[in-house]
Amino acid sequence: MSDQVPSSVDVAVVGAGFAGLYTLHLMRERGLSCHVFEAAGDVGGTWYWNRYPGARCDVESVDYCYSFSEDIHREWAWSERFATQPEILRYAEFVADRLDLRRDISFDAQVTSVEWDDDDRTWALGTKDGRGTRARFVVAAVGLLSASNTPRVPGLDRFAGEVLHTGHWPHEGVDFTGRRVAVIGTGSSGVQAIPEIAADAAHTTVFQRTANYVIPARNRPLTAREIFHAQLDRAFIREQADITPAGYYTSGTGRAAFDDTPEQRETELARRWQAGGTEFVGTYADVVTSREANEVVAEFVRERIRETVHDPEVAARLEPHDHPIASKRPTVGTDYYETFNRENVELVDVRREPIVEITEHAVRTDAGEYPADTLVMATGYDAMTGPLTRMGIRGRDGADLAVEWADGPLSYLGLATAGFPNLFTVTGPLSATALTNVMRSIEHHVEWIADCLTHLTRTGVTTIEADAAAQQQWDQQVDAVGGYTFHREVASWYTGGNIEGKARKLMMWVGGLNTYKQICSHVADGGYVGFRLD
Ligand code: N01
Repeated sequence: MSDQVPSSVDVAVVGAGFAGLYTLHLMRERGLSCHVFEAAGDVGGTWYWNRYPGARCDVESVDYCYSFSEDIHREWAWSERFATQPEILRYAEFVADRLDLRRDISFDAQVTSVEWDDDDRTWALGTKDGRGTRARFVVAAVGLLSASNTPRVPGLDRFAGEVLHTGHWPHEGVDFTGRRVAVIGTGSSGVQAIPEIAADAAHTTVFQRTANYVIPARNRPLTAREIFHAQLDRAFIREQADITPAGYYTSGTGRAAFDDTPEQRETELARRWQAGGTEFVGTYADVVTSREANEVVAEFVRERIRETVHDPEVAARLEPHDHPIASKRPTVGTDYYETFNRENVELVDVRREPIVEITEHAVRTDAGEYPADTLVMATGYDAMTGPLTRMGIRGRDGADLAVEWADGPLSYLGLATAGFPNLFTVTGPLSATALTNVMRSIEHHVEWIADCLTHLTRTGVTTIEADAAAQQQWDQQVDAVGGYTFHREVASWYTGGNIEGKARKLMMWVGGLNTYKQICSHVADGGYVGFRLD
């Protein structure tokens, strides 16, 4: 690790998760000086912080890894179909060691100011503890789900027990034995944590606001043959990032749901349910565009819930009816619905009985009081924009990014924002990110940015800035394509609807990573169309 921060660099990077690590590596390869600032004590980004019980990736491990290096690809072997958080963190550490990255990373360095100086065309970065540098370019590699959201529930500060957020889990772990635990939130984090907590705790009360469609993970160890094939597969993986909407191979039928007979649909869905994983929701190509098709898949899941959960009233509360399946990020779990058959687990529907306050020893709804020793907030993130607007970014004429984005993020290609020259975002809002294998999105963004900086350096250009008109056009394009799917209409972290008071806007390109990559290539090949180069 680096305690020495250079006074100036070509490129300053914020974040040492998978995006930041690859940015540092590629900048070095391109001959640019680079320094990374990371708020955590080590590399790994989201996988450094999310140590809650049951934390795993919902993309298969053989896909959820870098594809840029033949050596790294061959030297690493995943052990399970869906890797655990500790294994993914070990992988990030392995990459950092393998590429000798830590010497250019400052840890425990939370960036709190990023200010553009128009006179010498550089950014000044400062950290909470007074470190900083000047940089020609800044790459914000802060992740899309790193700014945690703890809802302001009255009385929360009065609670006598531990309050934990899944996104900031204690490194030493938590022993739930004998405790009464209240879990608020049933998104991906809650769905993974609840069965594990319930297995240890004396009593678990789950506070659910929106019932989710939970697909079984069917996790298992990988066979030696699978590991061997995965290690040979790098070219295939790279190719899939160019030709598939999700950026990786998925086994959808490619058919519309009503191309099949009811019997065929039942067989197909049952087979994929049995196979497990998010690919289940992609069984039919029209699942997020046709209400009828969606309802077929959604009802299949509801049937599985009724089949699994013994108490019909509890099953009814767990059945999602208020949003189409896959309009939010699909959740993948292990024994999630089964957990509600345990004697020591209780489900509270906070739409029917809203949480009124937290008292010293309980969560109180308008219908009763639920005693708790520990409170687990699985309440998600101020996604996409939060990590950027909390960083003190000020562009030309002191423009504050948080103010500029108050009505929703503005970005050209999700890579750069007008008024903020020489600042790039990896997996930024309005890019093709959330519906993809984020590792492929990261690799694409970082490679695009590296090519761009190489071009600028070679041609003597000192500033690049998104043009406001091009940015507006992109915004309209993102919105128009979003209109073909259900994602735009649902309150989720995709739209900002999960955060009280946050502007509602679909914050991602849903037209596929493959088309997005083509658009970005076209922009670059045309001499950075839609950017002002000076
Ligand atoms: O967050 P979420 P998450 N009162 O926003 C509820 C990735 N991820 O951390 O749905 C009561 O999905 C909220 O209710 P509602 C993945 O991309 C991946 O679980 O807004 N409840 C919801 O139930 C994922 O999508 C993995 O009505 C409140 C929950 O809290 C993303 O991260 C694992 C509330 C938040 O769910 C975020 O997942 C974990 C309130 N005031 C995360 N406020 C894997 O790879 C919020 N909620 C498997």
